[in-house]
Amino acid sequence: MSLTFYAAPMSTASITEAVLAELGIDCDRIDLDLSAGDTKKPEYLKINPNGKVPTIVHDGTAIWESSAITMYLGELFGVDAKLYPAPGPQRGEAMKWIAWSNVTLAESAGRLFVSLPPEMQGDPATNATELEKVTSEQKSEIAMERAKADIADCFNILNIGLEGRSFLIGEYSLADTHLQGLVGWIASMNVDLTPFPNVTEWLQRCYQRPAIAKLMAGW
Ligand SMILES: N[C@@H](CCC(=O)N[C@@H](CS)C(=O)NCC(=O)O)C(=O)O
Repeated sequence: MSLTFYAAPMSTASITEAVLAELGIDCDRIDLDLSAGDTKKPEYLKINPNGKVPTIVHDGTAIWESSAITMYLGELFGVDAKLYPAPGPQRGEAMKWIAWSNVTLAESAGRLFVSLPPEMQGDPATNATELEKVTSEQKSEIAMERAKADIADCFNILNIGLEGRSFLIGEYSLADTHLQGLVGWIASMNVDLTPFPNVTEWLQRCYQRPAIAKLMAGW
């Protein structure tokens, strides 16, 4: 089997990096330089026409969108590893949280990110092309407050979802691996998690996973 992983440090690709680490999958990793426009080069656009990371190429087939990658790798390699449920209701629950991460939570998080002052946006190379297009409305105090309110609504949903559970679907799964990356990024944007104790405790449990702890130590 051949698996190539197109990545960039401290980007959405970190979610896929964590998924691959949990699964213990060996791959050829190619780091792209976002500031050099590597994701917009014709040869990369042939693999991922969105011009973004992550992408994986598995036995010749390109899969992009981190949520699709998590579910794809989960289906293929996660069931035997007890990190992804077999088809059925639990699989549905895992997919629900993975899709929600990228569609609902990431939408609010993206609005918060672009509203922040540059010194809080980390490496300016990450998301450089999106940041170029940001309007003054998107950068306003109002936009920031709206995004924070929407994130709080999402975290409330997550807090309720985690009530009485150690992890999203009971036992640890790649749904947790996926979502913890996004929640960690949101927390790094000075979003207070203390009103959501189940989320705070769950995040700490995720950070104690050996694969995640090892990755984070290297960042
Ligand atoms: N929805 C996509 C988002 C991917 C994304 O936004 N990637 C950013 C890095 S965090 C990127 O590659 N940006 C390239 C650029 O802006 O030039 C996913 O989940 O895979």
